[in-house]
Amino acid sequence: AQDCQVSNIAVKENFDKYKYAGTWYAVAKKDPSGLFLLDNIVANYFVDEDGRMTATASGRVIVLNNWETCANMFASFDETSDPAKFYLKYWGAAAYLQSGYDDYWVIDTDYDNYAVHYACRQLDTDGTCLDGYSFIFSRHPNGLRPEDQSIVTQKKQEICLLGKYRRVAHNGKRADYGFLNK
Ligand code: DAO
Repeated sequence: AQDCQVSNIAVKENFDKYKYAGTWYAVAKKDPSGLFLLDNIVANYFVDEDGRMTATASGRVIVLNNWETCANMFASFDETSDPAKFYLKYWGAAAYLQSGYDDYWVIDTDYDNYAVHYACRQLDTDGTCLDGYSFIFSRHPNGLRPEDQSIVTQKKQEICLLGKYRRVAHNGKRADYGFLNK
């Protein structure tokens, strides 16, 4: 039976940040409370010469009580004893954007097509997650390949978030992310 304890959630075995690097499109998202990234969410991951994973991300966001804008975000990842569990430090190119320090767990990925991300921000007293968020990423802006959908559905179930996602649109309403190619 599924207990939904955050400490029992399985992550990707032998996660390889080098194979994970590159561009990922968020195609679905389970929002946390205090939702930030709305849609057109694209993340670019890098591993620097010291082996540290970093990222740039852009997306349409809500800031300052319902003002929508496009955000350019930066992130660096602190490693833990589990190669698939990081701490994500993130901040915005502009001061009015969110910043934070969250879990960043890679639940599953095949590196070439799909990735399932998970972050619990607040544990409940029973060890389940009170406030968390999750991205489903695809290497393809138009969504997951049909052959990846059943595995992703199974992973959503395993992290107790099945049915809690919304689709993330990619319709060109993007931040100016020419900087991602530099
Ligand atoms: O959208 O409500 C939210 C939470 C998202 C916080 C993370 C923003 C920056 C992420 C950078 C790399 C990963 C996509």
